[in-house]
Amino acid sequence: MNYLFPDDFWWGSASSATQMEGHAEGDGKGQNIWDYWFETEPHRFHNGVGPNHTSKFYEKYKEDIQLMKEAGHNSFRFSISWSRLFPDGEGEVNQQAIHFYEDVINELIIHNIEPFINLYHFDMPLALQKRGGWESREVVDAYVKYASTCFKHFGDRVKKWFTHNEPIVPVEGGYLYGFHYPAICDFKKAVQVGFHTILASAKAIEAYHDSRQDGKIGIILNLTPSYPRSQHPEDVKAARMADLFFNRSFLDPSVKGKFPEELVALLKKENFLPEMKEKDLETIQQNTVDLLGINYYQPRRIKAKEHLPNLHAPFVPERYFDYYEMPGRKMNPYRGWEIYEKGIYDILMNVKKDYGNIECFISENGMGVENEERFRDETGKIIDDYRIEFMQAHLKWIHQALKEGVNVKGYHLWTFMDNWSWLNAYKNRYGLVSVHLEDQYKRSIKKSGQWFAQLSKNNGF
Ligand code: BGP
Repeated sequence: MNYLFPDDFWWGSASSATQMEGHAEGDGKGQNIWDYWFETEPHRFHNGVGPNHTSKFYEKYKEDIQLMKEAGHNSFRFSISWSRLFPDGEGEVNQQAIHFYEDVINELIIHNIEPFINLYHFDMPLALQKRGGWESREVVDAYVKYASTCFKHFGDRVKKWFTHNEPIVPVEGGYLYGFHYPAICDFKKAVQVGFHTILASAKAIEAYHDSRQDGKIGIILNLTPSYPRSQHPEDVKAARMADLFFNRSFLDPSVKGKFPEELVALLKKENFLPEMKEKDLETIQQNTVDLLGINYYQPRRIKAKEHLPNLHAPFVPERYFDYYEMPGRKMNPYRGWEIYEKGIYDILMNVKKDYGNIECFISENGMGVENEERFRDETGKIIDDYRIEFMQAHLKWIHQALKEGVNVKGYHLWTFMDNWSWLNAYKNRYGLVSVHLEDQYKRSIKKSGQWFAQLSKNNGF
């Protein structure tokens, strides 16, 4: 065994409600922005497949949890659908939703799989979006009530909580680059949405700590290292700006309780500072995370801008840097993203150096593959050696970080079973378990799922 991990290392995978539950309309669930967006603009979704067709975890969770056990899970992250729990985002709790999530939690625990619950994974209830979504202060209050309801009902059994998954993604998708609803480009609103998300996170952390439950609460961030094209000061500065916008904007307030000064100065200069109440910054400062989840897929390759930015175009962070395609970079041939395994080590070392070596884990890492059916063998199994190699190569770097003292506690793959992924729908498959869409959503474990079972059993490879 060359790469041995600690005995209590968390092995598992991550998922989200909208992406795997299905049953988007039944049992009292209200609509969220994805249900609504699909209903009104289905052409935006790959092959016209919407969130009403996700992997049917709602019906099949017992079978799925059994499979998780077979795939060596000792922990599993899922999210609660806010609009299932509160069909209107607030008000009456939907008791059927409480029963469903209780059953899932109990079933996981029976199988010795620790439930990790994330509260928000891109799925704003439609009723609240109509009132402005994260642009609105009222939504922050509604979110804290929703979070407190979850702590109250499930907190006796759930000891790992997360306030948000990748909170920057709804900011980018919804308010800058058009891949989440409401798909507008407005930097001022983007900043307000980002600020309210961070504030909501801090207030949920406060509510959790006030409830005196004995678990931990954190946030899950997609941390994407930004590498400059060269050591030329202009390239280095450009990469620093990308880091500031896309990593430190959420990482600093979540872990240090403070927004980066350079970012605040820039927002002030451009007249983009968000509206806030007097005590908000204090709330953020006093309620930092206990635990940090890190999602890592690919790095950012950055160079200095070659042309002066068009100051009349809508403001986007790319006013300060350009992307570039590094010659010779290794690509995932099946999904078009770069694969740079050492990136995971660089992030972890940075968290150790600049963020007090806070307890952390890899909460998502994974390899998307288009048309994965082509790798099914005659017995029906997907032979995904590429995914096994991908995990091994990343785990080697995590192991290195562990040896150098990083407080990293686990590795969760994205994702357990093939699932629906927003506008990409079922285009890219990521699971340890395949889902046969054409055959009643039948599940079958992939070669990587069997490998993962060995990995977790041996605590290494
Ligand atoms: C992450 C999200 C997931 C999932 C994944 C894969 O950023 O947290 O929700 O969608 O990306 O994305 P895609 O299917 O677009 O390749």
